[in-house]
Amino acid sequence: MPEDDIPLTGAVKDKLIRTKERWAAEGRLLTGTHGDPDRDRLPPGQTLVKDWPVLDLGVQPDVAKDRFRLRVEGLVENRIALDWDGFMALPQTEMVRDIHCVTQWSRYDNRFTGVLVRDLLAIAEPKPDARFVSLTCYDGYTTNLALDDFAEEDVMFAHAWEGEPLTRQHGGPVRLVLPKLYFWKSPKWVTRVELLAEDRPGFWEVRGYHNRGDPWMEERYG
Ligand SMILES: Nc1nc2c(c(=O)[nH]1)N[C@H]1C(S)=C(S)[C@@H](COP(=O)(O)O)O[C@H]1N2
Ligand SMILES: [Mo]
Repeated sequence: MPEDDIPLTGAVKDKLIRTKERWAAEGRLLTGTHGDPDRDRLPPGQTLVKDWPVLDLGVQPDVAKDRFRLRVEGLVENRIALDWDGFMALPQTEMVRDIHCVTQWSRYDNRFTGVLVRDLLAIAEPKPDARFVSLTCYDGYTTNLALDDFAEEDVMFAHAWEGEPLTRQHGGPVRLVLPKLYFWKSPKWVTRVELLAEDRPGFWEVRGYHNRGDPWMEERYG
């Protein structure tokens, strides 16, 4: 499962994964309402937290910077394979965003620094038939996105949070931050981006989670 023999610590939390799968099947946590992002700051059914919870499959890859690679491939005119220096040499952007996890916590005003997906896609040049994206991580986690969601202006490969390097537990060296969707759509320890003509549901998406995950529509489960 691990990509490129990157060392992992911890054990996959099979029981937790099964519990979440059952919750999805039962539709737990659903309030049955929709929110209005222009009026409310907190999406329906969410609770505000001050700390930043850690959620993953239980294994946390130890990705040394000299082993880090970020690849963009599939339906692109120009394949990209960045090492750490190449990634850091791209234009750097800062953004402050709220994040919303499907397990009901939301956290306001997170300041992230990194490379905008837009800037990366401008180099890669998606082919006309590219409509979906599959992201693969060093812990084996995957998730899928519509290319339109992935290419929105505030989607970022982040390497810093609040001005400090992103910690390993939160996905360092590099994670995606896609604030508009539930946070399971923001993979940690990401290493590969594949542009596709057909959708390819990821780890949680094949376990009952919604394919898109808009917190305002409460798209928790599929
Ligand atoms: N590689 C990887 N990325 C992942 C996950 C994971 O298990 N592995 N979990 C997802 C889920 S369900 C959530 S809620 C967020 C949590 O990010 P955090 O631990 O930084 O809060 O990461 C997402 N990205
Ligand atoms: Mo999550």
